[in-house]
Amino acid sequence: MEQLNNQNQRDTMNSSPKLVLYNFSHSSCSWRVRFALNLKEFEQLNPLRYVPVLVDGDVVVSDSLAILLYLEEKYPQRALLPDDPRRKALNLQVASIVCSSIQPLHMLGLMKRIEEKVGPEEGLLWAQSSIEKGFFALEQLVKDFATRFATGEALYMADVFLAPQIATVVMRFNIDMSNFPILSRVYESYKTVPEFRASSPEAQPDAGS
Ligand SMILES: N[C@@H](CCC(=O)N[C@@H](CS)C(=O)NCC(=O)O)C(=O)O
Repeated sequence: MEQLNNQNQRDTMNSSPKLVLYNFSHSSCSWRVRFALNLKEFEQLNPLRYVPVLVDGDVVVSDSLAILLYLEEKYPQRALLPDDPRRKALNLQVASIVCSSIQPLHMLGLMKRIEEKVGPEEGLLWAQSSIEKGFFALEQLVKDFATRFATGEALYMADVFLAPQIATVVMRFNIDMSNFPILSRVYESYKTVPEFRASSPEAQPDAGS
């Protein structure tokens, strides 16, 4: 009973008065109110209701590319964009291709709709063909720059977008990576990077839940 009368304070994002919920963690009646509060809070953070959303004090940024650009400006140490304009543009191009021309075409909500309409097999073929089209373009784009990582010897924003994208499509969409030798090579490099391993799904507290 230690959490009886536990107060849950939430600052609503539009500076309306604080909501205070008197609740008990094991009470199912309190749980449904907490559940609704969380949904409403998330709706306020990102009306699109997609993750990720970053809250940094009173700054709320959603959409991974916008979040990374915000972090780059706010925390300039360990730059994720190189100074050289050509390499910088290349990094932004890779990031943009991943988050606007590859990932949205196989996001969960869309795949569910497609599979309902045409069945799981056609859905998988659709996802595979759009991923492969994007990956062929990425191979071409980085071929004169990639060494250990996608745009050279240092890890930059292109790698931050590529690494989870490659991992996801290998796991979820059975993509044959032998068609993409450069992306395969840099992916092997990502696996040796401690920060990549620490950010992987398996290393997160809610893994498996
Ligand atoms: N362009 C957004 C896309 C966000 C997005 O698609 N998020 C996915 C998870 S990776 C999501 O929330 N999907 C929910 C759905 O498909 O309904 C970004 O890069 O952050």
